[in-house]
Amino acid sequence: MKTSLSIKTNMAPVPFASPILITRPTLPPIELFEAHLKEIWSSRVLTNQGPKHMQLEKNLTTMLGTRNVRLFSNGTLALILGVKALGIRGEVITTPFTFPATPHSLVWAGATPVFCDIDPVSLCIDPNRIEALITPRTEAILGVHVYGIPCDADAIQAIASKHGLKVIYDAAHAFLTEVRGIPIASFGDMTMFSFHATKLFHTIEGGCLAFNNSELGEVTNLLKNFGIKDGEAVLIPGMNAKMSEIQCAMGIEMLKETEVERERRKPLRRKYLELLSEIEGIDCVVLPDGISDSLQYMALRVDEERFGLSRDQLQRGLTTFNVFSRKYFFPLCTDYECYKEAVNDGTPIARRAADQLLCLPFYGDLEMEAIERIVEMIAYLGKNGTIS
Ligand code: T4K
Repeated sequence: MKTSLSIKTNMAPVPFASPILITRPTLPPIELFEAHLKEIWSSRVLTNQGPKHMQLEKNLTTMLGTRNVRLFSNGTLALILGVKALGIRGEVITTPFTFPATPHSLVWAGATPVFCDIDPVSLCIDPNRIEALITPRTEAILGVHVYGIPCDADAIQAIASKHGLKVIYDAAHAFLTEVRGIPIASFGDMTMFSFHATKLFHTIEGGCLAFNNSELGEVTNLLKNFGIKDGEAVLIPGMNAKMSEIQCAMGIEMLKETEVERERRKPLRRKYLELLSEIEGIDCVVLPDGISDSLQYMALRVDEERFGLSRDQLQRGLTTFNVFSRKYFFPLCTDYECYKEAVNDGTPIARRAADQLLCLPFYGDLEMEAIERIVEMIAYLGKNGTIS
């Protein structure tokens, strides 16, 4: 493995004194959150579409550049109920390179995942392979904007329009992503965002659906509230997937933090990219032109032949230095026991990605010096590591 002279590789790096985790959730100033708590204590409105819920939905509608936003208690329930709201019960072509929540949501909604291989660069579903998987039972395409990198939405829409399919996006990683200035929620019939604590914008737990077709507004409201309309009539078998006022209060304050946090991550990503580019066999995942992204993850690929260690060996090596990276996404969904029999097109590109991708610690509070040390550790392991 060759590295440039600026990275030291001959002396073993000193491990971090305390663990460096993949992320550290951002929080608003506690006084601002306390002010909301005082209001909640005084009003005793704790949940069921209270004033903070209405406020957050309104703020997010503007922020996401969409006509409608519906809040949910987490992203997974949002996705399940989004699939239900669109009336999808047949086959849905999706990616195996994702978090379990993506295909599981389809199954919970009564649909069947069909796994399609991914594009080697964007790591998102490859539109060129979708048509071969379409059958008379296919009803939709579910793309995932992996690490906030957008799917090829124009190509996917062209296929969907040709075959009369719905398009849903899992944008769990893509808050604030834009494609040539167009907000990510503008694409497809519906987009799900996750507001889990580990996300750039969060409500501790939470999620939302964004959609432009206002006719879906009522059914999404019913689905997350037992199917109840106006207090008495129960129109459909909905469930309970509401976001509480305390989560909404966190969201209202976190919206003010999100741009700040994103700006703080920019120089950190530049530093990682600059230093990691010096290490043979480490290839950072980079954005295509014209995209502004969520800066959610710092992902890289490990090419074992060129680097000298496999991705798993590198991850174990980093752990010995107290650095905790994550294999987002491993294992591949098609390797889960529950999806082993599912239809798929072999997905060799996704398999390679699942074996090579690693996400490094990345959050606004991470110090520049910590990044330099982490990269030195990677370089050292590549040069000297014989970790099994
Ligand atoms: N679709 C996609 C593509 C997704 O990636 C996800 C979720 C979903 C759908 C579903 O959305 P939700 O239903 O979750 O809204 C984490 C998150 O739990 C999960 O939301 C996320 N994707 C996934 C990619 O990452 P884990 O199992 O890696 O999380 P965990 O608990 O190990 O946390 C990671 C690190 O963050 C830890 O090292 C410690 C730190 N951490 C975490 C939490 C929760 C903290 O410092 N404080 C905390 O409170 O799944």
